[in-house]
Formats: sequence, C-alpha cells, structure tokens
Amino acid sequence: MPFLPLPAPLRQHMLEQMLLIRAVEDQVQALFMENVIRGTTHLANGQEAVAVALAAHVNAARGDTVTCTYRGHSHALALGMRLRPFFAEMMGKVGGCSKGKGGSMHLTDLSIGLIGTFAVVGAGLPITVGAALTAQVKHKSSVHTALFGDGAVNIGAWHESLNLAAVWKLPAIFLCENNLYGEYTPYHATAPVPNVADRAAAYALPGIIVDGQDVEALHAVIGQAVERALSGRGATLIEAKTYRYKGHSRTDPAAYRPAGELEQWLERDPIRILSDRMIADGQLTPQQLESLRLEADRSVDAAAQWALAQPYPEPATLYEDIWA
Ligand SMILES: Cc1ncc(C[n+]2csc(CCOP(=O)(O)OP(=O)(O)O)c2C)c(N)n1
Ligand SMILES: [Mg+2]
Repeated sequence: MPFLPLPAPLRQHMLEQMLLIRAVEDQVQALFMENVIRGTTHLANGQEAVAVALAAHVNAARGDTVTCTYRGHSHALALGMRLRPFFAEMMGKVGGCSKGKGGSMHLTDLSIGLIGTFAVVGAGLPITVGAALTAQVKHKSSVHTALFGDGAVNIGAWHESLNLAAVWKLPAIFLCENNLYGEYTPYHATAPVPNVADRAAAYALPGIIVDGQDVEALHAVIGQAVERALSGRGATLIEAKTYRYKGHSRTDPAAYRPAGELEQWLERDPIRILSDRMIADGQLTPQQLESLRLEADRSVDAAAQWALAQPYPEPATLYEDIWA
C-alpha cells in the first residue's frame, strides 16, 4: 500500500522511541547475563517498528487497550511505560509496574492501555475480544488491539477470537508480528498458507500484509484499521513481516537459522530505514543520530542503576493484589 511520509516531529518521535527500545533490550540482555534479571527474557531487537507504529495510534484516554505477549518490552515502552518502573519490574523490585511480581513476561499498566502481556501463546486474543465487546455494548468509541506472534495462529483461541470479532463486527485489531519463527520452528513448517494474513478470508476480515521494518508503512495500515474499527465496520488482521535478531529467549544462539538470514534482515533494520529517510529529507544528520543513540543509552543506564538500588518486595505482600 502506498503511504505518505509522516510529519517530521512524528518521525523524530518514532526514531527516538525505536532507539530507546533497542538500548533497553541490549541492557536487559546484559543484566540477564549478570543474573540481575532472573527467570527469562524475550527480546524484540529488530521488531521495534511494530510497537512504535501501533503506539502512535493508541489512545488510552479514549479507552483503547492492548494485549501482547511475553515478548512485550517494546510494546510497553512504546505505549509510554517509564524506564524506572520498567527496569524495576525486570528486576522484581517494588518500584516495578506490577510491584515486582510480574517480571519480564507480565508488564501491565492500565493507565497506558496495556491491559496485560501473556506468556500463554494466543491467550491475549480472547481478552482483547472481551475488551472490544465491552466497548461495543457500552457504546464507547475505542479500539482494542491484540499483538501476537506467528506461532499463535495455530491456537484454537486465535480462530475463535477472529471468528467472534468478525461475526459481531467488534472494534478490534489483530496485529501479528511474524518474525518467521515460533521458538525454534520456522513458520512454514507449521502453517499450510504462506501468509498469516491469508487466514483472514476464512473470517471475512481484511487481511493486510505490511513491511514490519518500515514504521511509516505500519503507521498507515494500522491507521486504516483504527478508522475501520471506530466507524463500526469491524476488525482487521494485520501481518507485519519482521524478524527477531536474537534467539527466542535467554541464551538461545538461534543456530537453527540458515546462514546469511540474519545479515539480510540487518540490512533492513527499522531504525536504519527511518533514519536514512530522515537524513535524505534533510531532517537529521548522522551526527544527530549518533547523539540520539548516546542519549538513549544514557537514560537507559540511569534507569537501570536506579532500579538496582530499589528494594525487593516484602514477602508479606505476596498475598496482596490477588483475587483469592
Ligand atoms: C499455549 C502455549 N503453547 C506453547 C507454549 C511454549 N511457547 C512459548 S513461546 C512459543 C513460541 C511462540 O512463537 P510466536 O507466537 O511466533 O512468538 P515469538 O516468540 O516469535 O514472538 C511457544 C511455543 C506456550 N507458552 N503456550
Ligand atoms: Mg514468531
């Protein structure tokens, strides 16, 4: 789909957000290797554009909501989670967005519309459908997005969610980050259709394929899906073709990837695509790009240092914030 260049200030904002997310993910990996962040981590290096383009459309004040997966650092940050509660949560400290009880896979903050990040593959979709149904029943004008990976599209709840959203014309967006792999298995080994978007036809939904490395292309198609949802025409399935530079989680070296594949995708780095365009349009110099990079590193370091000095939760608080 052809799209227009975004205004310079929005480009600048998106570039800064992508640089920040990249710096965060590198820091998270380093802290994990130092055993400061425990459990597990799933990094989104290479996938930054999807989170940033979506966040530009999400309006929490309007009641918009987002659900995402355990690979959710980028989405939380793009939606506006501050670095301090982010890093504190990573480290299981009280100052974390979930008081240190969620960790890397469960970032949540209702004030930015992030109603949950789910470790169970496909589990966010029915929650998003529920949020969209709530909006419809209460006559609220809001949009509800579920982010998921290519591995989620063979889960029963995925199909049930798309079906229900289509039948009831719910204001939902199903946004797939197809990074070619579900854990260690390539997408084509688990799905008989070449594109996730092809499955939209079974539910009479629009199925849009978009370059997941191009933040402006993403911004355009997500914008159309938002308009469709707000005007009562129903849901959209969007498939962003993207790539994760790192392995699935923790210390996975991703040895299952064919030689040269990573290098090919690095050529299409989302930060590079946008910054090259801005440089070509006279909106950015290579020097300014470098200082933005340094600035991102500096704020990430400062927030991580702050979180390190924070206390762990008191054991007695284990029984707070639970249903039963
Ligand atoms: C229902 C369920 N089955 C299996 C798993 C184990 N598992 C964790 S991540 C993952 C791969 C999911 O891949 P994808 O949806 O492509 O997301 P990505 O990790 O690539 O972002 C699997 C199978 C799980 N968490 N939940
Ligand atoms: Mg995947």
